[in-house]
Amino acid sequence: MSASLADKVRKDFPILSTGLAYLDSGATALKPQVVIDAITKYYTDYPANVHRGIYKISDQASIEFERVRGLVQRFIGAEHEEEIIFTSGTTHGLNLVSLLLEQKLKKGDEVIATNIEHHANLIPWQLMSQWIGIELKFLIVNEDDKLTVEQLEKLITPKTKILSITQTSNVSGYSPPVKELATTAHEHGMIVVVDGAQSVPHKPVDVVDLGADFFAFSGHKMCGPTGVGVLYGKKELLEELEPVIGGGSMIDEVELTSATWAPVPEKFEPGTPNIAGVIGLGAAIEYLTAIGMENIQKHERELFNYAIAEFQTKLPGVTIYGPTDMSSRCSIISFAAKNVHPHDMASILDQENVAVRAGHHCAQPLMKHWGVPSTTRASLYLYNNENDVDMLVNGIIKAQELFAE
Ligand code: 7TS
Repeated sequence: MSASLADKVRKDFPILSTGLAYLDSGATALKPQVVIDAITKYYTDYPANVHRGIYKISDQASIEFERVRGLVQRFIGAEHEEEIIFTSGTTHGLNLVSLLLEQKLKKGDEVIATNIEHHANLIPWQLMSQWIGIELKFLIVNEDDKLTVEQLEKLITPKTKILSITQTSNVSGYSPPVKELATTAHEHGMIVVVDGAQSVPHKPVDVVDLGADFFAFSGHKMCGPTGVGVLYGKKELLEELEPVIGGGSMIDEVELTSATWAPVPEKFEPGTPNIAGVIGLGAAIEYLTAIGMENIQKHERELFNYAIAEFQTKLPGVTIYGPTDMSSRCSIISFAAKNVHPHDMASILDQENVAVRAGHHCAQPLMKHWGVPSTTRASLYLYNNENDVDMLVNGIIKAQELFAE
């Protein structure tokens, strides 16, 4: 088992020296020192705005900022740098997509999402439905909590225009067959939007191979800072679409009552961006790339398998939610222990220095499908090791003993 990967990287994350078993990377990842340093360096050495100055530190800020666009492009396999739009995170990216795609929708058109989506990939479409009368349809997980191409084929009609789907569930760690679903959607002339918040941090992603027309993710779940994210969009689509948020930096010529737009991606990046955030994201990408996304994926797979085996042998009173086919999921375990409320479980684990999340995980429709108000969730990342899993399992046993009837 490549415990050695975690052992090698743990020293890079200052907070791990406290002995904390951090199992909440699904909410946000820890930040390595190199990311913290890159942000501090920007604010200390060249804290200027981008794309305007003709003095040295502004030039440096612009160069560092734009360099990250290239890093992101290569990291997710995009064909062009202009396809990378900086956002404040996945939520911003998915809202921006729905606002942009309003231009391609009319009353009665259909958008297909799924019942495993984070609210960030649900509410924007609900709003669009209220505003312009589109119809929302849903792929509902089957008896093994999975989604299939057959389900999608049954839902598509000539009015179906968009498929919007997560690449990995933040509740169960399940990855639906997005590539196959995208192929089917494209055969019907649909646009495919993918929520990559929980996939990009954990495995190699190639947006072209995946078949995503739009792809959104957050910096903070991949060792980068909060408040920065990326929306990838296919160049032809971005060039065709009109901007929906206006201001400085996104224009070419402005008259009092009209304006022309800057080329993509500036057209979609009005105002002063999160410069420190983008530079920190660049440092995070360089950090993850140096370790290797394949290595991170392999480490998480091994640790996940270890955790599942430990749950199955040592925690008989504990239910794990999501697909029983563990090969279709990774890194995230949502669970409930008999007689222990998920929030009590999280509090007791906290006393044991184990950080997990309890709640509905911003995925209430999936909770309702399972008939539970909440779960406790442990989520793994590159810096977690078997000791973290052992602390979790021992903490769960302690909670079960406390609440035993
Ligand atoms: N999509 C998925 C699949 C997510 O897991 C999250 C955040 C988002 C979208 C929104 O990302 P944001 O960066 O804009 O907030 N998920 C979680 C979580 O599981 N616990 O806290 C945040």
